[in-house]
Amino acid sequence: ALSAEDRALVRALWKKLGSNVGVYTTEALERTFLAFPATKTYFSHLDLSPGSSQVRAHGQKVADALSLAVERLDDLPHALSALSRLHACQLRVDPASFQLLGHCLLVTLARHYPGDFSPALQASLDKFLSHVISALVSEYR
Ligand code: ZNH
Repeated sequence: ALSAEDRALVRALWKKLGSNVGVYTTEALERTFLAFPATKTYFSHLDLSPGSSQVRAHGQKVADALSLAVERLDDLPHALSALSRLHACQLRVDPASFQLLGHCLLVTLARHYPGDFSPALQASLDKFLSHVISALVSEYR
């Protein structure tokens, strides 16, 4: 589980990100598509070219889900259950690809907040993302 310190670090970083969560989530998506091209297969109906407004719109939706998760750290499986069902039943996203996006989000945040990115923050963010991912795959069977 996330310790009180993990929660405090994640909440403080999110506060600092402010209205830019969508910007960084979009960068993380673009990095995921470049570094792990197989992830693009789920988005064949979208324009994935650099700077695409469709990727930006999708990035904002994912960002809003992450911000909701930060608000509901005590209740993640419940907060994300509908989203988990969507990914499991309708979108059929391979659970392994969640890790790839999580990894790219860490890299993106480390790049934009080098001064904040202590080993302790990395560890707490990594735990937070693992919790989000396990909530998102909880409806898979
Ligand atoms: Zn996902 C969608 C979230 C991951 C794929 N997503 C989505 C949405 C959201 C999300 C919020 C929207 C929904 C509605 O609209 O209702 N995701 C998310 C998160 C995560 C994710 C939070 C993590 C962390 N996804 C993911 C991955 C993948 C995906 C990894 C693959 C690779 N999604 C997806 C798709 C979709 C989504 C395909 C649909 C899109 C469109 O628009 O069509």
